Amino acid sequence: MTLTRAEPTAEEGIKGASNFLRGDLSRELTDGPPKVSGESEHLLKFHGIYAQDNRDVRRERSLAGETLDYIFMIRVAIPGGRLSSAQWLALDEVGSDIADGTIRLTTRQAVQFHGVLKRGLRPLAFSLDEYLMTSFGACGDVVRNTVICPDLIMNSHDERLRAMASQISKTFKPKTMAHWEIFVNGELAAKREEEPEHEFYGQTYLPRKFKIAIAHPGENCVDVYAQDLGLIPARHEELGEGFTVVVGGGLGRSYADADTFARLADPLTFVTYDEVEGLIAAVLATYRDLGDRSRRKRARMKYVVADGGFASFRREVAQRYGAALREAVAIDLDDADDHLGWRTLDDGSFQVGIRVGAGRVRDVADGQRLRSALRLIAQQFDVTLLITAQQDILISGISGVDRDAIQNLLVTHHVRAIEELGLVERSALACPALPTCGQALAEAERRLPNIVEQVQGEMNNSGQGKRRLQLRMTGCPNGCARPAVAEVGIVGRTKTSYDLYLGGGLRGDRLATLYQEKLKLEEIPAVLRPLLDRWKVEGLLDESFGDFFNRVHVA
Ligand code: SRM
Ligand code: SF4
Repeated sequence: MTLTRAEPTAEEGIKGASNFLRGDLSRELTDGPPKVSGESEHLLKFHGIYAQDNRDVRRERSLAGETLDYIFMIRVAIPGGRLSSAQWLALDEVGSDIADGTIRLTTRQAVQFHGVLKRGLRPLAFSLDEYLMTSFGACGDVVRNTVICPDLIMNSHDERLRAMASQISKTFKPKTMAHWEIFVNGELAAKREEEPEHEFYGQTYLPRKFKIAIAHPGENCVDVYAQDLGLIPARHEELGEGFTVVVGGGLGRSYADADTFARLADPLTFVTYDEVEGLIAAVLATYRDLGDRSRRKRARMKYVVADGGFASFRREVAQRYGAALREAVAIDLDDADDHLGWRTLDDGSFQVGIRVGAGRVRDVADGQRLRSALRLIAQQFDVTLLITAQQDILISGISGVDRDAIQNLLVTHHVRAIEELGLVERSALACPALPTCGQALAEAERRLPNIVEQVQGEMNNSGQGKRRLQLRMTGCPNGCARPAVAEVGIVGRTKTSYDLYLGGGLRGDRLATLYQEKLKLEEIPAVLRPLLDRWKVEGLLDESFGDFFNRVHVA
């Protein structure tokens, strides 16, 4: 049978027939082979779990006629990236016992564990639950981990804003008890009376994932325009404090589907605190109804906005919201703050932001022992840990008496201070790519240190070693490290080649343009060299590389 565009995808059928995300998961997780069926793979995503295989040994195993090295990735949703010392210790323990020994901080302030075996999934979910954490809803066709600028959590004087990411996560988490039944409490959970699922999810949930971020009103560390829905604190002349809401962003593209593209979110309206959740629910309902459920690659909300036009989308939202939408209050976001280094918070306590490097928390033999340092800090001090949308970690709420001890711990574990970092390294991001990501076309995280060193070398040679240059690298055009809005975006094209995007920027309000295709990684520094030289000579005072590139339209 040929699939016509109007027919729902197989994934829609799986969701609809799953009895609210249960399917056959219970049985498949209990026994059978080290992998799960295709249907269960899809449902597992809603529970925060991805079926993967170790791609480093895929070929050799296939050639030898052996089964693949099946592993799972679990993503823990951490609203706003905020963790207590006890929660960090629980994650640390899980990382050693059940996963591959690393803790991977993500570009959405979540945590991932790689290399988990099927039999480890339930114990892992159980441990998370003990410390009030969950992987449920971290993936799947639902509202994903809500991202917020850490400064709003630690420094905001408005309690509502401090708690906003957690509140949004709680409100929009699916209501089904499936996760607790299958992974945590078994029969106990099954006996509980289940609440009906949210009306905006229904039986088939959303057409695809939905991402929300809350930006600082002054700077864009969360890449708010890359989100399905962004909230930016603003003040309305008559109504007072609230948010400008932006909608319709998303960065993923596919080489196989020419009509996929990256898009930045547009301002939709202004809402007060009391109106935020109602407005989000109306946007979700619009997306639920109008999103394309016949093509997964074109099912994101940005295509509803782009295809039907923004005015039409706005009308649809207003209709479901039940009131006319106000004009958005104008906003003006500055360059992203990386939140690194020592700072004093408004309450007089201290915070230190640590560069993690592609988000991978681990101990390096004869090098930085970040994992041990964080473990000791969490054991000895009552602090708040915050994961940033730049894959870094902040140790926050440090009392004056503890400051020196924490600094000493960092030094003795060779954790590098920001003064020791090159400025390319300081803001570079990379997605995990190989060997775990099933969609990777090329390397990313594993090659990042090398390309960063080379590009930093070019910057130093052109006499601009002390200037900021934002470089982001991904193993495919899905864009998990957001290269589509970076000053320098390196995007995997084939196993050995990359497309080079230039001219995004630190404000995150401009898409980068494709500069050259199918470059070998080692060719990229030389391609950048003449541009960096021109930037030095022709750039205006304090003009960033991205701004310069766009102003002169370097051909
Ligand atoms: Fe992503 C899929 C990793 C942020 C766009 N992403 C994946 C998967 C699950 C691969 C898969 O589907 O099999 C990757 C897991 C690899 C692995 O081995 O761990 C993956 N994405 C990541 C993370 C871990 C990258 C990182 O370096 O931190 C980020 C986890 C975020 C989180 O905690 O929830 C991550 N992904 C993003 C972002 C950035 C963001 O959200 O701010 C994007 C671009 C924004 C957007 O959504 O448009 C992004 N990921 C995608 C896409 C493209 C979706 C699309 O619109 O077509 C895919 C592919 C898919 O969903 O089928 C994808
Ligand atoms: Fe995988 Fe592509 Fe995302 Fe990298 S950008 S993690 S290769 S899906």
